[in-house]
Amino acid sequence: MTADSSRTLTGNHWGAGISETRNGKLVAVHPHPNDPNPSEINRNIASSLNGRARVLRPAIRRGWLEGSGTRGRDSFVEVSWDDALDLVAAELTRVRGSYGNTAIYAGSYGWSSAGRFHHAQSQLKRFLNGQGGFVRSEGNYSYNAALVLMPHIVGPFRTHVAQATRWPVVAKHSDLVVMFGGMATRNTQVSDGGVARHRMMDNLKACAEAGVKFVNFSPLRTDAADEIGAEWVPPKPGTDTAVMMGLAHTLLAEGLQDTQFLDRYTVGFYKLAAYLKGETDGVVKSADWAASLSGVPAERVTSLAREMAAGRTMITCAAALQRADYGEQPLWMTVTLAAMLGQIGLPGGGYTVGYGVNANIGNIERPFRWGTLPQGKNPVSDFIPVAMISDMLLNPGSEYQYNGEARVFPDIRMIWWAGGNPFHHHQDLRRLHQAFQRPETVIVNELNWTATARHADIVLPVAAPQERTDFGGGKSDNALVPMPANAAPPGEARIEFDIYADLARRMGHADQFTDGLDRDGWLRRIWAQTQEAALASGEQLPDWEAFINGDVVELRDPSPQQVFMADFRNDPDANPLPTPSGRIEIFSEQIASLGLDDCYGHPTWFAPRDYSAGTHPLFLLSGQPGTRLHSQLDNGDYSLSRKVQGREPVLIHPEDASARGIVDGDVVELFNDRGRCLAGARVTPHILKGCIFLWTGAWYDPDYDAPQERDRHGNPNALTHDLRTSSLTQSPASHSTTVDLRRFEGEVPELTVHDQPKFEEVSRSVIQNKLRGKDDQ
Ligand SMILES: Nc1nc2c(c(=O)[nH]1)N[C@H]1C(S)=C(S)[C@@H](COP(=O)(O)OP(=O)(O)OC[C@H]3O[C@@H](n4cnc5c(=O)[nH]c(N)nc54)[C@H](O)[C@@H]3O)O[C@H]1N2
Ligand SMILES: Nc1nc2c(c(=O)[nH]1)N[C@H]1C(S)=C(S)[C@@H](COP(=O)(O)OP(=O)(O)OC[C@H]3O[C@@H](n4cnc5c(=O)[nH]c(N)nc54)[C@H](O)[C@@H]3O)O[C@H]1N2
Ligand SMILES: [Mo]
Repeated sequence: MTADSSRTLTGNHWGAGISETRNGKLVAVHPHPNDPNPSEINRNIASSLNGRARVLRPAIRRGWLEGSGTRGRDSFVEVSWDDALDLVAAELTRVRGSYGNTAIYAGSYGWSSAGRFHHAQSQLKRFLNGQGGFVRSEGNYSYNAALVLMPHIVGPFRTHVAQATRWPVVAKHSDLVVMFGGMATRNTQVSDGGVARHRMMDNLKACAEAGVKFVNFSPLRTDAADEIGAEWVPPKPGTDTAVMMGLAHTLLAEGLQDTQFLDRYTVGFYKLAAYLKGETDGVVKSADWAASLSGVPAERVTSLAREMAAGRTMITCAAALQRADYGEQPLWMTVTLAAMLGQIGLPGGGYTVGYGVNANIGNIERPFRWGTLPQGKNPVSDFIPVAMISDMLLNPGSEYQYNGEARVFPDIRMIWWAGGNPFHHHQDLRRLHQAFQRPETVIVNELNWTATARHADIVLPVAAPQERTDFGGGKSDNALVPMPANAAPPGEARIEFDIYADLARRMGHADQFTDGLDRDGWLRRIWAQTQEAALASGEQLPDWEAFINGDVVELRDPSPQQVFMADFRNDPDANPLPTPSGRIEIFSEQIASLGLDDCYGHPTWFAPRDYSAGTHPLFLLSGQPGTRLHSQLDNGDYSLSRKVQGREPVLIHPEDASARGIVDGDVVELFNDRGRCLAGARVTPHILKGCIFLWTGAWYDPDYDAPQERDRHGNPNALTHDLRTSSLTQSPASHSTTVDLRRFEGEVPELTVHDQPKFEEVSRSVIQNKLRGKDDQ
C-alpha cells in the first residue's frame, strides 16, 4: 500500500468487507479475513460506484416541465439542488393541498442498502410522516404468501423463521432433508442488513459428513450444492403441491401417518384426507396422479414417502415456490406433510420454510434489537399489498380483496421511491410503464440511472453506503459492522438525511425531521440505543469512537441449539400456537369462511394459469442472481463478467436449444403475449427440459421502437404476468410464466441503461413557471 492509499471496514447485505481507497477514490472491496466464505458480490462495488450510470446532478424530466411526453422515454434537464428541492417542496404542497396525503404513495419497496441510520425507506418515511403521511405498502416480494397465510395455519412467519432449527442440530439429528425448491447456496451470500460470517457452506458440509441424505426437488440441479451430493428430482415448475400430495396420499394409504400427532397437535386432517382419497372431487391424489402432473416418477414418490416416515426427516420449502400461482398451497402442504410425519418440534425433524433464503436463517440470530432511526407515526392508515402497485395506479377507487377484507384502491397523484427498483422487481413491466403514466408527479432518489430513475419526473442523486458513515447490523445476524465513509459522493450526489433536512427546513418542519441533531448526532444516538439494548442482555459494547474505528463486533447466538416448535410439542396446552384453534390448522375455518375461489379451507391442487392456457411451451424461472443482489451493482465488474454478449445469461436445456438451432453463447429472444427480451444462451443439462432460467435484476432497457418494446438486456419481468398468487394474500407470482424463445437474428443492439440518459437544456422560465404551478405550453 502506498501512503495515499487506505483500508477501512465496510458493510453490505452480502457481508463485511475491507474497502481500499486510493487518492480519495474507492478502488476495491476485499474480503473480511474472518469470513470463511466471503461473497464475490464485493467485486462489483468499486466498478459500479465509479461507473458511467451514476446520477451526478439533480435532474428533471423535460416532458414533465413542458406538460408533455412519456415517463421512461423522455430526456432530462439537469438543475441545481435549489431548483430541485424547490420543485419537490412545491409539488408536495400542491398535491397535499389539492388531494390530501392519501394521494401520495411512498410504499417504496426495495432492499436499499445496509446501515442502521441511512436506510433509504426509513429516512423517506420519517420525512413524509412529518408532512402528513402517505399511503404505504404491506408485505414484500420475497415471501408474501407466507406472511399472510402462515398466521392462519401455524403462526407469524417472521417469528417462525427466527426460530428455525439450527443447522448443527440438523447435522446431528436428521437422516433425510427433502428440499422443495432446493437450497441454492448462491442465495445464502445475502442477508438483509448484513452477515458477518458466511457459515452456510460449512454447515451443509457438516451435514454431508454426518451422513445426512438430501433430495433436491428443483428444476435446476445447481439449487443443491455439489458438496451435499443431493439426489436430483426435477418436478415441472408449479407442481410441488401435487408431489407433496402424492407423498401424503402414500403415507395415508400405507398407514404411515402419525395419528397421535395429528390428533393432539392439528385440526381438520380428516377433511384433507377425504380430499386426498378423492372423496370430495373424484380425483385420488395418488403417486401416479402426482407423477402425471409433475413428471416425477410415481415409484420415487412412493419410495420416498416410506423413507421419510422411516427416519428423522426435515422438509424444506424455498420461498420461490410461493412466489408463483397459488403459492399458498405448497406452503400449506409442507406444513401438512410434516404434521403427518409427526416430527414437528423434534430435533432435525418437521419443516422449515426459509432455509437457504438468506445467509443466516437456521445459522444464527441476533441476541437483541439494534438501534434504529425512528420513522414517526403515519397519519394515513391506507396501504396496499405491495405487489398491487400497477393494479392501484390503473384502477383508483376500485375494490379488491385482501386477507378477508374488502378494500378500495386510493387515487394516487404522487409517487416517491427511495431504495428500490420497481422497474426491475415488479412483474409485467410494460403494464407498470403504463401505470406509471398515471400520477402527476414521480420522485425517485437513486444512485444510478436505472429504468426506475428514468420513469421519474424529479431524480435526486444520492450517496452510496461507502460514501457515508453508518453501522450495519443484520436483522438475523449476530454482528455489528462499522461502516466509516470510504470516499466522497460523486458529482453533486448528496446524503439523503441532508436532502430531507433541507426540504424539511423549506417546508417549515426542520426540527421535526432532524430533532435538532446532525448526522453525527443521530449516529451517536442510535449507537447509544444499541449499547443500552446490549447491556440489558448482558453485553458491553465499545463506545462509538472505538467502534467506528475498529473491527466487526460479534455477539453470541441466543439459542444455538434452537429446535423449531419444541415448546409447542412439549406442551401444546401451555404453549398453544397463535392460530384460532391454538393448533396447526390443516383445515382453516377462517379461510374457508371467506369463500374464495382461489384458496379453500385446506391445501388444494390448482394448475398454474399460464401453463393451463398452453400458449407457450417453456416455463420461465427467474430466481435470484449469484453475481449481485437483485439489480444492485448490475454494472459492476463481477456481474458483467458473467453476461453473454452483454446480455443476462438464460439457462437452456440442450434439447430445447438444439430444437431451436441455438448454441451456447448465442443472443436469443424470449417472447410471449406480454413482452419480449433479449438474453444470452447458456446451454446446460442442469436445467429440466422444458424450463429456461433467466436471473432477475438485469437493468431493464426497453427499446420503445422495437416490437413489444423489447428489452435489450434480459429482465424476466418483461415477460412475467402481473396476477396475484390468490385473493387471500395478493402476492406476486413471478415464477408461473410461460414463454418461447428463438435465436436473435438481427444486429445485437447496444445497451443504453448502463449509461447516462439524454440531457437537454430548457430556458430558466420553464422551471420558474413550474415552480409557480403553471405549465409552459
Ligand atoms: N421475475 C422475478 N421478479 C422478482 C423476483 C423473482 O424471483 N422473479 N424476486 C423478487 C424479490 S424476492 C425481491 S426482494 C425484489 C427485489 O427488488 P428491489 O429490492 O427493488 O431490488 P434492488 O436491486 O435491491 O433495488 C434496490 C435499489 O435501491 C438503490 N439503492 C441502494 N442503496 C440506496 C440508498 O441508500 N438510497 C437510495 N435512494 N437508493 C438506494 C439501488 O441502486 C437499487 O436500484 O425483486 C422481486 N422481483
Ligand atoms: N446472491 C443473491 N442472493 C440472494 C438474493 C439476490 O438477489 N442475490 N436475493 C435474496 C432475496 S430478496 C430473497 S427473497 C431470496 C430468495 O430465495 P428463494 O426464493 O428461495 O430463491 P429463488 O432464487 O427465487 O428460487 C430458488 C430456486 O427455486 C427453484 N424453483 C422455482 N420455481 C420452482 C418450482 O415451482 N418448484 C420447484 N421445486 N423449484 C422451483 C428455482 O430453480 C430457483 O433456483 O434470496 C436472497 N438471496
Ligand atoms: Mo426478496
